[in-house]
Amino acid sequence: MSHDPSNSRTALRICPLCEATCGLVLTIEGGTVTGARGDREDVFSKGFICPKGASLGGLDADPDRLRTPLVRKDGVLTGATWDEAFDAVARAVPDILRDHGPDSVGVVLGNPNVHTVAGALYPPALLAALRTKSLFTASTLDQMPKHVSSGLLFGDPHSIPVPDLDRTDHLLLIGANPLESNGSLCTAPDFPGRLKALRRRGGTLTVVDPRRTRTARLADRHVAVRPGTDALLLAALVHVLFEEKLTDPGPLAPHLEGLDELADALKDFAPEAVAGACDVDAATLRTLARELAAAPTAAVYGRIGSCTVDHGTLASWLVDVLNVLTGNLDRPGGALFPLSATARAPRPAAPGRGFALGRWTSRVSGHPEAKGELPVAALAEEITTPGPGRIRALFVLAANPVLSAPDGDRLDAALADGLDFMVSVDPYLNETSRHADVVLPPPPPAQSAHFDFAFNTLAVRNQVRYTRPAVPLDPDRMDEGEILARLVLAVSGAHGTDPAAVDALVVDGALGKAVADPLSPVHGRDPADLAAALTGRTGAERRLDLMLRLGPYGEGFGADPEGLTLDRLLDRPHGIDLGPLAPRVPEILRTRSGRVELLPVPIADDLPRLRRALRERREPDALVLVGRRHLRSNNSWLHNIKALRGGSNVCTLHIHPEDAARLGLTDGGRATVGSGGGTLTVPVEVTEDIRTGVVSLPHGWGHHRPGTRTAVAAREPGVNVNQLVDGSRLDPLSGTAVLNGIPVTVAPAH
Ligand SMILES: Nc1nc2c(c(=O)[nH]1)N[C@H]1C(S)=C(S)[C@@H](COP(=O)(O)OP(=O)(O)OC[C@H]3O[C@@H](n4cnc5c(=O)[nH]c(N)nc54)[C@H](O)[C@@H]3O)O[C@H]1N2
Ligand SMILES: Nc1nc2c(c(=O)[nH]1)N[C@H]1C(S)=C(S)[C@@H](COP(=O)(O)OP(=O)(O)OC[C@H]3O[C@@H](n4cnc5c(=O)[nH]c(N)nc54)[C@H](O)[C@@H]3O)O[C@H]1N2
Ligand code: SF4
Ligand SMILES: [Mo]
Repeated sequence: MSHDPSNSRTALRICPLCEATCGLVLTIEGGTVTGARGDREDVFSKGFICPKGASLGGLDADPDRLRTPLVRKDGVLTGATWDEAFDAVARAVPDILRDHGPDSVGVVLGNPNVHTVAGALYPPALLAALRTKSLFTASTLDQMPKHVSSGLLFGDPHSIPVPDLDRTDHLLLIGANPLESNGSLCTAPDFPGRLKALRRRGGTLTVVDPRRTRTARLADRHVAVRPGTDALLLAALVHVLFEEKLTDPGPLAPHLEGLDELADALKDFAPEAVAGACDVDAATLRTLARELAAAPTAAVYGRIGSCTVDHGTLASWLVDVLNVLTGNLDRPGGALFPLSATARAPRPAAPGRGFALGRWTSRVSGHPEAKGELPVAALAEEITTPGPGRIRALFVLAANPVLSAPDGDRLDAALADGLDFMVSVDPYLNETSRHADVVLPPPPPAQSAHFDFAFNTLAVRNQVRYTRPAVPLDPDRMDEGEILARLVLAVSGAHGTDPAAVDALVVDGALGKAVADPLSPVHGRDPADLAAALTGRTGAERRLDLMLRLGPYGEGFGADPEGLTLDRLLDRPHGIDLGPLAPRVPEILRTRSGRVELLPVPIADDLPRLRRALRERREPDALVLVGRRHLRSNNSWLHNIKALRGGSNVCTLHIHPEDAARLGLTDGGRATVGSGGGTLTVPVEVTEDIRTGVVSLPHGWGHHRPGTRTAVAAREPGVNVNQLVDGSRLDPLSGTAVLNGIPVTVAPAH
């Protein structure tokens, strides 16, 4: 592309490609993004950028991105107008709802929904319109254990404590590799720099990971645990704290319930009892516990490697139990609850309704719901198993479960043969969307506004930023918020009416509640007056304005003239810093007791399973599989961006030299990897950066299927690691698929 500086301008855009939420400065020529750099004035990211953010232009302009809707005509997906696409939805879905009931229409929500304004604001309206309980999301491939443990401990599955990275003296990091992932459930632009700063100020970093990752290499201590055994390891640390009288919850003490019962429940998990299973010696476990207790401040933080495992909820629970027992929960330098600008304003502490699990179960296997969701691992059987309530129509919003969920081949076949109707909202024709009857492509990121509704509630510093579209919407494109609003109308018998009605309905509902609430600053006022005061160019902006005004920093429609509004935020394009995280207990607690419930019944009931894991015997040469992420990847959908391909971002099997020698595998050779779920053949990479007994494959690969339109990805498709799991192994409390610690056999491929 020729470069004409006179033609170029810059615009700000918060990066949507990972949870770090970096502020970017885009260079734009005409309507095209020609460059991206870190925004040095961004109040939070301060100029940080990674290779993915730097490639935003390539992603934005990817020629394989769909421009127009596709509608299946005579069996073939064909370019169509927006009207034709929504007409097709309105023709099909209301009939299925009427004839087969709400649960016959399923919804799958994928990861990018937490990275878009549309994904935050509109799926609730779609679910309300459908009234379906057939909801599946990427959370049951990811962080659902953390939601469940938070729900049980604190009474709200969204109240997730975040390590106070910038102030802690000691970080115990379990099953996370932020040097590649840039962090998760801990929004911190420049996570690597923050870890280096921790070391520079004399703090210590311990990493528990079966691989010697880039993060582990930065650590004072690396514990190469056996995969799937972190709950045992963490239970042993709790055991040591009690046994050696090192517990000291500090100011939290009056807000705790079940401390003695907790000590009793974990008495079988002495370091000496778990050492064999974890393959970590007892002395090391004792040291970890003592260091945690002795540190002036400390935070325990667990992520994917501690979640997508057999005891994911127990491990997630124990992470926060350790934070509580060492007095680090809710104190600066420990693990704190962020307070985002669009959260509900804090109110006086009071008991809540608590968190219920298993209010209903899945139809075929009887999996309990968690947070209103069923395990995505059960999606295929819900489509293929006959009977009332069978899923016949499916909405897939920003998800690619054929690659991201267990047994992609089975799901692929279910989507192909088992559905009467399927809608994908996706920019790509990929492994999943190729099965849709209607594909609705959102505009590229530069043409969308951005606000981090989700990640501001998980950020290591309270702050608020908003970026409007950097480039005007192309005339043939539709904003993703409007796409989803039109879907809501199409399924609810209001097809063809103004999509603004969806936003107006939400605003009216929220204002109606607020004026009736004696604790609200707008109590008793006229909702119509308040609605008229909202500013914003779009329905989504007006909703953002409403949330900001009624939020914890808001101007409350005049109650605090200095407070936050959308206009004030727009005046500060690099964002507004709202200060370091601050203690929020007891105000944040929503349990029935109004306290932190340290040993909730569902957790106590799951402990016998953990005790059984102490006795599991392993063959000396047994191998288990874990995943890994690469800095220049993002789950299944960035493999189509040329600038992010190549180098070490490849789909290879990592194996330790000793295991490779024993099995007759050589670096660069090929291996067959087998498990209960299936068999794959992959190139081998022999490396000391993984412990013996463990092999690793990245996920999101396997771009070989016909009928997709991702040419770059298809050139070196890799293999789908999730073909090795059949979906039958779940963390029972959260319904999360076990994706790490899978027993496999490995042999040279001929
Ligand atoms: N083996 C193994 N499997 C895993 C994991 C693992 O560690 N190991 N990780 C799991 C995790 S943590 C997650 S979150 C899941 C992710 O699971 P999914 O959400 O199913 O997978 P993604 O690859 O993130 O797919 C996102 C889809 O959204 C589309 N998309 C991108 N941008 C937009 C947008 O702006 N709007 C819309 N509407 N669509 C968009 C992409 O084209 C893609 O089709 O995968 C899980 N699967
Ligand atoms: N570059 C890049 N960034 C991403 C993504 C991406 O695909 N690529 N995906 C995004 C998403 S959706 C998410 S959820 C986050 C995830 O963010 P992270 O949780 O940091 O993800 P990973 O890099 O997969 O790190 C998980 C680590 O757990 C280790 N592990 C595996 N099994 C076990 C175990 O049993 N015990 C212990 N202790 N460790 C184990 C693995 O070796 C791996 O190093 O990353 C996000 N950011
Ligand atoms: S770290 Fe994440 S948010 Fe920041 S530039 Fe990279 S991909 Fe974007
Ligand atoms: Mo994720």
